[in-house]
Amino acid sequence: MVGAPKSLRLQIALLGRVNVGKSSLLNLLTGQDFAITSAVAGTTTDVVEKAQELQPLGPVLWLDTAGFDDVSNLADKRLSKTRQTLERADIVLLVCKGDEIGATEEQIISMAEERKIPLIKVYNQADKFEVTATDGIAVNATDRSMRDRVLNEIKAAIIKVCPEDFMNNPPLLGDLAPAHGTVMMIIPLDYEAPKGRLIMPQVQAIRDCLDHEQNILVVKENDYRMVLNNFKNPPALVVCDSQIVDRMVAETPAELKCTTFSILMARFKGDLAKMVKGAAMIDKLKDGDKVLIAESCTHHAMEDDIGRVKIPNWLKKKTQKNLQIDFVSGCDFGTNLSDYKLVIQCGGCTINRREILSRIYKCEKAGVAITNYGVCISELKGVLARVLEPFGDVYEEYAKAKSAV
Ligand SMILES: Nc1nc2c(ncn2[C@@H]2O[C@H](COP(=O)(O)OP(=O)(O)OP(=O)(O)O)[C@@H](O)[C@H]2O)c(=O)[nH]1
Ligand code: SF4
Ligand SMILES: [Mg+2]
Repeated sequence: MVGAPKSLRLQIALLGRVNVGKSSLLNLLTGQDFAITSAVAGTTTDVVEKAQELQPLGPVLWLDTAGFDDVSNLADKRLSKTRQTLERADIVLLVCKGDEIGATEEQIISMAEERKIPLIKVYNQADKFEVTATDGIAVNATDRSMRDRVLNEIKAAIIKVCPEDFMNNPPLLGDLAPAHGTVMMIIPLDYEAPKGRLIMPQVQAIRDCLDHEQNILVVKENDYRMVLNNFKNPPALVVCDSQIVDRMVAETPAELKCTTFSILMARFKGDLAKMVKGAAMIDKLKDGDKVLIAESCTHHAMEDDIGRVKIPNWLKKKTQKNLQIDFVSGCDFGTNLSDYKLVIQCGGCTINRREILSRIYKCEKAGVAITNYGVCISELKGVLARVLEPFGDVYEEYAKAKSAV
């Protein structure tokens, strides 16, 4: 679908006619007055580069360009500059005056298409011109109060079309223990465990440790304490299945770092900080609030299914509120997301990172908090702060979100 990446940074070009607000948009997205803007057409005369860490995507390079239009004397020169920019761009933001698509815009669209570069339409100056088209993002680039909304919508659009090579997953656990250190894993083999094998997060965690020269010690929950006591050098990290997280925390000395497979996966495959912020919302739920439990596949639910039975029961017990809990399974959330106060997303073993991030942005857009099974279970069992300790900045965010509740 898309061409190969041109560098380690995702390069995003802002293209469009002169004076439509490309530089103003760059300033809005970066939250800085970096690019010069003015009412005079042709203010930006060459490509202006601005690097930014755009979480959860990682490093990006914005390319603000000299606008071109097909009537100016400089049209040829500008066209060739635009071509050069397109040689390096991984994604194009086509900045338009309202939703006006004229000859210049058509030209940019076809140039991007020829090069198989994904293009996102940004309908700027939405405060001045009515935007009726729905295939782009309506923006007023001079209104800083819109920054969060615009940034989220643009990030969501980028995530949808971003070349696979840039959808880099954060580390699974390789960064949480030193090379040659030991990671201890507690894997209960209850009736839910598949016969004769381990589940993917466990296998992936073992492989990631080996990739990072870490040693692994795997135990079942009943022997955990005994093995720990017999250990000469304590493990650098203990990881367990979410279902026994309260037991692990009770049996783990305070100075040892511990977490769960689900939390490792929430970081690896999504955005742990956002899921944790969502979990902090549980304390705010009131009688009559609606909660949506979203399963990404139509698996055969067991008698005490984690999503269908256990989480709803724990949620009601913890909040002591009369909640309305709905379920959705498959590819979509449905259309009435904003009716909910909280979405609890499943582990998403059948979907990829791009899809989980898209779900997070859909929720943000609808003003709904989102968390996932693993993070939510630790919160409901009262041990989320403890199992977030290995993730310094996320831990801080959680503490902040909880104190604000
Ligand atoms: N009302 C309104 N004014 C805008 C908006 N975006 C930009 N402007 C104004 O439009 C003028 C042009 O904005 P720039 O950001 O310099 O536009 P540009 O596309 O970078 O222009 P060139 O570099 O000359 O091609 C400035 O006076 C901005 O303040 C908007 O969304 N609404
Ligand atoms: S965690 Fe996996 S099996 Fe369970 S509902 Fe989600 S996608 Fe399906
Ligand atoms: Mg400019």
